[in-house]
Amino acid sequence: MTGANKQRKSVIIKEGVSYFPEALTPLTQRQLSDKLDKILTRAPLFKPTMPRTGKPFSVAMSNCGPLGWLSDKIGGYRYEPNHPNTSEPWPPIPDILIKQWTQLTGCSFPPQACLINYYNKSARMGLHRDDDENEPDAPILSISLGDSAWFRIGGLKRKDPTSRILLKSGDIISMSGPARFIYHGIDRILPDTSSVIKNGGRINLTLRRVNPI
Ligand code: MD3
Ligand code: FE
Repeated sequence: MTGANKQRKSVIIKEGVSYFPEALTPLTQRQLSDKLDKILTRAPLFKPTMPRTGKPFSVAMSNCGPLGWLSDKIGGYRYEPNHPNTSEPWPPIPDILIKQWTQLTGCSFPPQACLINYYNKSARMGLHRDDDENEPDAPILSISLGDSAWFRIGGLKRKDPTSRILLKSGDIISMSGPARFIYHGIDRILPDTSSVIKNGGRINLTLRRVNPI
């Protein structure tokens, strides 16, 4: 089969949430990992801190694209066009990612932000909703690289029942419609389950639109 007509496996996890296991081939995963090394040289990982308390996240972050998500004690959660430490614009979003966005979401507008989350073996992300964007009708696309992770997914209310999915390197999840506001988080990383990231750990890339279409 040629690359022009690949059929992709997808699983609907719930209305508006699709899971694409092994969406990226091992070769594409390595190419993306190399590209991220270069991006993170220009836009180094930083530790965001919680609004008001200033407590650091266990996840280290950076961004690519016109806008990047960040958080600090004073300013809180927000999108900015520049890196908080270098003040440089974020590097562009790699073509590999734009292609996945277009193919899997069908959205005709390009993503405006690509958050790069780096998890070491003890990092986690508590149950939360993504609520800092001003375009509720745009999809969100999440790409996992490196070590596997237990992803927790709930409903629109914090107390709704949750379930978990093991996200592996090369897996992609898309969210659209009301589902973009469901609660989700990362329970834990399974250390040393992949060699795609050079020094180990897990990278999640989240592509989003931030401003109204
Ligand atoms: C389900 N990141 O950065 S990505 C985040 O793996 C975030 O780093 C996690 O949650 C990670 O905000 C999960 C998968 C994901 C992203 C956004 C969602 C799942 C989602 C929005 C709505 C529902
Ligand atoms: Fe999130």
